[in-house]
Amino acid sequence: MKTIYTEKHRLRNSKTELYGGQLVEPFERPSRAEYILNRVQETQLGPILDPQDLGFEPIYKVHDRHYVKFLQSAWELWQAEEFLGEAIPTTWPARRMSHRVPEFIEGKLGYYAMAGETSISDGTWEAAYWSSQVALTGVQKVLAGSKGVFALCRPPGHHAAIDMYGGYCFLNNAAIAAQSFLDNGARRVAIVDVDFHHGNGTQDIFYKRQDVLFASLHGHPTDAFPHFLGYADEQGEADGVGFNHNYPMKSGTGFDQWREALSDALKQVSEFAPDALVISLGVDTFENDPISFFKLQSPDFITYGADIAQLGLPTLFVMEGGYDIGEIGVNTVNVLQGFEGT
Ligand code: SP5
Ligand code: ZN
Repeated sequence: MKTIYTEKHRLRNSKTELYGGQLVEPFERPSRAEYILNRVQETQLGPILDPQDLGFEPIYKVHDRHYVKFLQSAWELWQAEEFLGEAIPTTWPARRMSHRVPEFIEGKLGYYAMAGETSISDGTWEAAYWSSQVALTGVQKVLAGSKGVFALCRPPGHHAAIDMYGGYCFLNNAAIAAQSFLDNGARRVAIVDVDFHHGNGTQDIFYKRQDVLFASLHGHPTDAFPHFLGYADEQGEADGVGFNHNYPMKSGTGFDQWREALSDALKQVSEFAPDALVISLGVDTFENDPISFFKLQSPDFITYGADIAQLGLPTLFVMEGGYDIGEIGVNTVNVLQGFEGT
């Protein structure tokens, strides 16, 4: 299996995450991608290829242009204020407040953020841009005939909505990839999100559409981030009714129950009969993940990779979360090897 990777991900190297009332070293850190890459090499999964620069147009098909401009300029605007730390929102357009876009950077941060744990720092935009190009290059490889391709994206993307960042995400790589499949001739695309967290951004982007089916397995929003989306009764709107499937699960969920949810999600995909499949691949379902509460074990990742392969679809794996850095490489590559049947 081909892996798309660029060391430009290292430009996303924020020093602070707001966690438990403290500013801590972010869980989403550069070494995550290095550990995954090392495992790809160690297991000789296949060639490692640089992304092409496929430009802004595929990003604008998914994200609001003003939002993209905000991401590009946020660090500069923040620095101009001579603040000492990284850019963190402190105020939000909460219930019954105006949703006009403010001019001052503190207002803009609150307007465009869906969560406050994710700091913006120098290089964040460049890394996010290249992460999206990694996913887009993966699409090109699938279109050229590769059955399965691994886009080793970092930073991740699935919490990023049309005009919101947060949850360590800025551009929604999986959504950008799915839209790119459509713009290159696919009639229908399915996205299955196996990250521990609900893919609120991806759901938001395709919620009213019937050409992209979205299914997400995740920690129940009553207990897990992003807290405000991901309930089972969110089934789509307008043309999109019936094309959104959420599988929220409670704390302590093990592989048997999780796999039953996956089996249902894959059945939905199969009935949808898409031309391509995108997997939002987070391995924070692992039993030792420091911020999550499912109980998958390393061999389970091989098993479900094989389950996904049963669909027989051209498949792009897009890297999302996973924070047990010691095992992130093994768990991620286990899925890919399971898929390949090796
Ligand atoms: C891509 C991705 O996996 N993003 C996840 C972002 C989660 N950020 C908020 C984490 C808050 C975790 N609270 C955990 C309490 C553990 N006892
Ligand atoms: Zn996650």
